[in-house]
Amino acid sequence: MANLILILGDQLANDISALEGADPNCDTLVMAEVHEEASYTNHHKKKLVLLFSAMRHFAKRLEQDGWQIHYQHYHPDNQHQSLEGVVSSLLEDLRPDKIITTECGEWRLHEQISQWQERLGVPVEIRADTRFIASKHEFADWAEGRKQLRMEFFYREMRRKTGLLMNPDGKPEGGNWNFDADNRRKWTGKPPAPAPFRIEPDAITREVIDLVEQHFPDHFGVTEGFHFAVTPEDAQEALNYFIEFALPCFGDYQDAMSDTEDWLFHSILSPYINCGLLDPLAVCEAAARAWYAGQAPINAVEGFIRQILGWREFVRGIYWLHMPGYAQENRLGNTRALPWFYWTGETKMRCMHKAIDATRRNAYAHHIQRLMVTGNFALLAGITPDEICDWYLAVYADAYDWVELPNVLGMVMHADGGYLGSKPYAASGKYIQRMSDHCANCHYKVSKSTEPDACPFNSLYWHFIDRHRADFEGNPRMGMMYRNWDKQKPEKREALLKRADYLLKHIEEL
Ligand code: FAD
Ligand code: DLZ
Repeated sequence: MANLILILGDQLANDISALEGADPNCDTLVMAEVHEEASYTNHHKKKLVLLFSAMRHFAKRLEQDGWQIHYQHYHPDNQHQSLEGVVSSLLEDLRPDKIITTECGEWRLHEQISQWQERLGVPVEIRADTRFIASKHEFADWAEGRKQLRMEFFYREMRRKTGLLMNPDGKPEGGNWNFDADNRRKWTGKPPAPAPFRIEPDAITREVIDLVEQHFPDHFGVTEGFHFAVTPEDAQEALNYFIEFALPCFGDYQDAMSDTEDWLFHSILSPYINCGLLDPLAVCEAAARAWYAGQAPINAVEGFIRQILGWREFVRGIYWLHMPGYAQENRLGNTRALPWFYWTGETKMRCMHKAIDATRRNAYAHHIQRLMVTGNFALLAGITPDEICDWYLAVYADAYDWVELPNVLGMVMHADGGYLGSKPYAASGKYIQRMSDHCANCHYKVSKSTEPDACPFNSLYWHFIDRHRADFEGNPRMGMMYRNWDKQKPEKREALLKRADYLLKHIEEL
């Protein structure tokens, strides 16, 4: 038997299921940097550097371990610009018995690969991606028959399944499943946030940086200051660094935002977990060990594990349960185009400027910036889901359809009708003021709502509440908002709506 084994750019793990039972003496591995994958969205330049460099390092290691590997380096003149093109070109020479691959993480490519058997005339074996803690079937079984899917209940199942932070009596460690209420402190500069973990680019990475600069000059973002790990060993160092220096404060400041610090106490591990350099379960186990060793408090460790074991697995389950229809959802009927400042960061709204500028420089913004700043603005302004989804897919080093889409379309835009979240994460400028120091440095005044220098989030919030009365008035978690809105004087309501209408009309000038 001789097989052709395809390894995708986000499958860079030695134990990837496609390699199970493979034989270096007769099987051939194929990896390819191709234009079709590099250009289906305006990928951030740093994401391209990360993936191409990590792919090259992974292939080099496999070769050193004795594997035969066909590796296509990116060039715009390559004869084959798609994965299908590269794979089909190898079939004639190698005449493999079958093609083996691990299921890919997005519908678009999954659809293509699923048709290869018929199109290429060779058996294609697509194996489950065992890096996830819950299989697609397990999630579908859990979801079956439930009226509403709530992450919290799925997360508890995953805690039981893995035994993470569970005591011998089968009870959650620390006495609670969830310490979310202890994750909401504002950060005022103390304790100081650790500098982000940096790896200096080696010769391979430098070569890829030149390639990206030469062939993708118009893609979003910059390559300057590239410091991501591109090997499993360096990604492990990044994990160790996080556990030692940031995890102890992760819980307290999980929802905080800062005008001066891009990374705060976040792990910056999602780019590595998503492309295979780190294993999600091993990351959770490392965090749990820190709690048992007394190195980090329970609100930090539980909060961190919940993000990976809970949210990450949950959104992946929802994606595969509901694709391809999920991507078409637009239950709030949004029609507004994405403002251009999402690509430039040139806006007088300080929080938006800071989040977008960090995104442009780092291919990273932390969760609360994504959810409560750039996401919240898109929700309040009624941006079309496909435009805002494409922005999020392009601009982050960790972005793949399976994780980006449910987070943006579901969690942020509520475009799925509340399937993923029981209420929209809509908030006025007050929330941003409470959780950050942006407002003190902003052109707009967060204390004002209707004046020309009033914070746009304030009137846009009430505009959102007002225009979606039919969608949300009956939601028990939103009733209070409608009572507050109705209690305001009619002149005040009118002034707020007028100000918001003006802002929406002049959105590009904000
Ligand atoms: P930390 O804050 O340190 O969290 C630890 C880990 O938990 C992350 O590395 C990640 O693996 C996981 N995690 C946390 N929240 C989520 C979540 N909601 N969904 C899935 N995993 C989560 N995450 C991506 O990996 N790719 C995306 O394309 C992506 N797009 C997002 C878009 C929006 C609008 C929002 C609100 C969230 C998005 N997230 C995405 C989730 C989350 O914001 C990022 O995983 C996180 O910011 C990555 O930074 P970190 O590694 O420092 O995370
Ligand atoms: C995101 C990405 C990029 C930019 N380039 C490649 C590539 O050249 N070759 C490849 O195999 N994969 C790439 N990827 C990842 C895929 O586009 C796709 O997002 C994932 O494989 C989905 O699981």
